[in-house]
Amino acid sequence: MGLSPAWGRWVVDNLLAGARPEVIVARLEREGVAGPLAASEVSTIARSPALLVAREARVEARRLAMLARMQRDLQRTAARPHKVLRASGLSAERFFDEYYANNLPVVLEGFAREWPAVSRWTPEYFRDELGHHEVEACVGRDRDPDYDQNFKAHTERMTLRAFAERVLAAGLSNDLYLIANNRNMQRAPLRVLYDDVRWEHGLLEPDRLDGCTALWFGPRGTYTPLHHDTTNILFCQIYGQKRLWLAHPAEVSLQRGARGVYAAMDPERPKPDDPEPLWKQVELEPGDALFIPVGWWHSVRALSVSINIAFTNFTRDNFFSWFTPAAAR
Ligand SMILES: O=C(O)CCC(=O)C(=O)O
Repeated sequence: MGLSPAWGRWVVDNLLAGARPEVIVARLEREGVAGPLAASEVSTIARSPALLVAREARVEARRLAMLARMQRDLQRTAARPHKVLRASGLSAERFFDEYYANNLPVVLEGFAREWPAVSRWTPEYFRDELGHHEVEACVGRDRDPDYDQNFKAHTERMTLRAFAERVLAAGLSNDLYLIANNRNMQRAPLRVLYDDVRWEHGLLEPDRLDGCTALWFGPRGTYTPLHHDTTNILFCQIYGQKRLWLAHPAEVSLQRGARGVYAAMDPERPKPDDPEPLWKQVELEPGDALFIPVGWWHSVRALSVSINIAFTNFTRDNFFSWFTPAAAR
């Protein structure tokens, strides 16, 4: 009989860490493994092609971890590391060169202030003027801890009037929310909302809207758990206020226990053993647009009834091949 899987793994770990085979054999003997068996097992593992592959993968992982650590440490040298940068009146060229190309979040203050959307879109406007249209919305989220991942199970069709009335009556609630995954902007009736958006800033491509825009509408208290997206996003606050927590993609401690793009921790309620990345916090007012760069972790809390429109149709490349751990198995 050979070594148990647990001891086999222990041998691999130690060989990769650089321990000498004879030291490993000696320890196995002390643990009760017969000398000849320990020697032959360690020698087989040490000469196996699998160990060579593991050694190369480990070197590569360490190089990448080193780069991530460097990025992390650099973040902490900023004068105000917990603040998201703010800018107003930025040209498209400066936005793309200084923020987009550098994967840096920024609040574009007053970016949408002059859009008709900001003076027009309210829960009452949605109820009274667009209320006859059908939408998909998430409801019953409170009974499911994974409400965001499981959005399909909570999706219901109703009129926008019915949904807006529920929002207005809800007070503080995370139970109902019209989210990006409900894909309401892909439905013909709500496309009238595009008439209330302005495009001349040059950041976004007005001819490429399908699948590239999202409407968010919900009561005070909605919460989107910590996750990252696989594209860059321009997140525009049209009505109400929201607070976001953001962390740099190089905060690799957040990958521990992550499921897909969702992190295992909640920045609003950290537990003692949770990672401690460098958090940036930002609050958005109507007319502000937050650039959420690809890969940045973020969670989002509505501080009031809130309406947002978000865009991914930038006039620069916004496609990234994404590693999905589940698919790699
Ligand atoms: O507003 C929200 O609740 C979530 C927005 C968000 O996470 C996103 O657009 O990626």
